Amino acid sequence: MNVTEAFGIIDEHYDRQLVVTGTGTATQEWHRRHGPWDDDAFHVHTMGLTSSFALGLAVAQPDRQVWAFEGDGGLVMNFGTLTTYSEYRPPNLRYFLVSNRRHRTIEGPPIPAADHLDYEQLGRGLGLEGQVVSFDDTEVLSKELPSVLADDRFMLIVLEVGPERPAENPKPKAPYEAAEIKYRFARYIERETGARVFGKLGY
Ligand SMILES: Cc1ncc(C[n+]2csc(CCOP(=O)(O)OP(=O)(O)O)c2C)c(N)n1
Ligand SMILES: [Mg+2]
Repeated sequence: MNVTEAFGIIDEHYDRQLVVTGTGTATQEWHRRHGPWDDDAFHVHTMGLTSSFALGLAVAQPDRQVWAFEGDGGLVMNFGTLTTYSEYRPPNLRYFLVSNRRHRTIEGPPIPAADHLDYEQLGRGLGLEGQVVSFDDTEVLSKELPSVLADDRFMLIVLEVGPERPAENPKPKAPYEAAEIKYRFARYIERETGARVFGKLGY
């Protein structure tokens, strides 16, 4: 299964979930499909922070399902996030891990422990038995994703996509700076949910 196939399958189930994408392949794959950089997804530039941002969003918006997509290089920069997930396990959060075992975007080196990481086993060690699921096959992902999305528990979904660069991978460039992405997404949340993100002055 390559990353483009995996995102294609997930995208079939997109129905206005709140989306957070981490820098790297995850962002490229999402925004290539949903561009030109819509307001309804937040892009986190800083590796490692997507999981934390998504957790806060899921806790603040318990009636909305939140989808987070992050690269494995990002996850290992903030590995403690897994213990926080185990503690809070928001049932409306689906955290998709793009596991290519390397820093693909920068043609970089393998991530630490690239040859050893077993996320399902790690999930058991975190008390998340059955809540960390791993897919490396498109047919199995297509078949099982609906029940993973419909589960009433927090789910961490590992996409084992292999190290190859996808054949079709144009890099969409954000037409805004990070600050504008923040304002656009937060105002989208305000419109969509009625929640107040900003203060009385509107920023
Ligand atoms: C804290 C931080 N350090 C460095 C970067 C620069 N950078 C952007 S993408 C990337 C590699 C990301 O690797 P991974 O999360 O595994 O995603 P992949 O490219 O493999 O999809 C790096 C180092 C960054 N955005 N944030
Ligand atoms: Mg990676």
